[in-house]
Amino acid sequence: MKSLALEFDRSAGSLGRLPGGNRPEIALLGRSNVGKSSLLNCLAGRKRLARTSNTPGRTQALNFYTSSSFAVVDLPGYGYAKVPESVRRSWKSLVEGYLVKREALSAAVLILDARRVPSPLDALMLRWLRGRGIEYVVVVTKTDKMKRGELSRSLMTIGKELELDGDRIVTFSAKTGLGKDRMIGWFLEQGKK
Ligand SMILES: Nc1nc2c(ncn2[C@@H]2O[C@H](COP(=O)(O)OP(=O)(O)O)[C@@H](O)[C@H]2O)c(=O)[nH]1
Ligand SMILES: [Mg+2]
Repeated sequence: MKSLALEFDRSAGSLGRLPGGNRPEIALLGRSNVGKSSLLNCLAGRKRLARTSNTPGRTQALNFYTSSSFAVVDLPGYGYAKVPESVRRSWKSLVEGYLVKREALSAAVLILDARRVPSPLDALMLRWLRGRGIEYVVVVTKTDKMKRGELSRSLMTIGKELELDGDRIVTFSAKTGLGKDRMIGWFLEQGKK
C-alpha cells in the first residue's frame, strides 16, 4: 500500500503564525479523540508523525504537515465537555477564523466516529465549509469496532443528519487501513487543483 509523503512543518497557536507561501491547505476537522491524528499517521504510513491520544482539549493549535504540492492542517478537536470556557472561546476564534477567512484553505476532511451520532458542532463545521464552497469529504472512522449491520445503520443516520450523498462518505479504519487508498487518491486529487 502506498502512503502520502508528509513532514511536520509547524504548530500555529494563533492566526498570526500561519505559514506564508501558496501551498493549498487541506484541513482535518473533528471532535477530540475521533481519530484525526491516527488518520494522518495511517495515510502517511508512519506511527508517530502526529501524536495520538493526547489529552483532549489541551493543545489548541493548528498543526501543519507538508507534502510537495499541499499542506494538511490538523485542527484542534472540538466538543470535549471538560474544557473551560476560556479554552472554548480561543478554539472558536482560532478555528472559525481559519475556516472562514483562510485563502489557502482549499479542501477539508470532516472526521466522524462510526459509533456516534454527528454532533451539532459537526453540522456547524459542514455549514462553514458549504458556505464558502470548500470541497470536502466526510470520513467515518473506527469502523473496525463495529459489526457490519451496525455500521450500515450508522452510515444511514450520518447521511441523513448531515444531508450527505453516499459518495461524500468514506468508511475508514486507521487500524485495518480500510479506506486508506481512497483517501490518498482524494488528497492527491485536491493537491492538483
Ligand atoms: N480501533 C480503532 N481505534 C482508533 C482508530 N482511530 C483512532 N483510534 C484510537 O482513538 C484514540 C484517539 O485517536 P487520535 O488519533 O489521537 O484522535 P484525535 O484526538 O482526533 O487526533 C486513540 O486511542 C486511537 O488509537 C481506528 O480507526 N480504529
Ligand atoms: Mg490529534
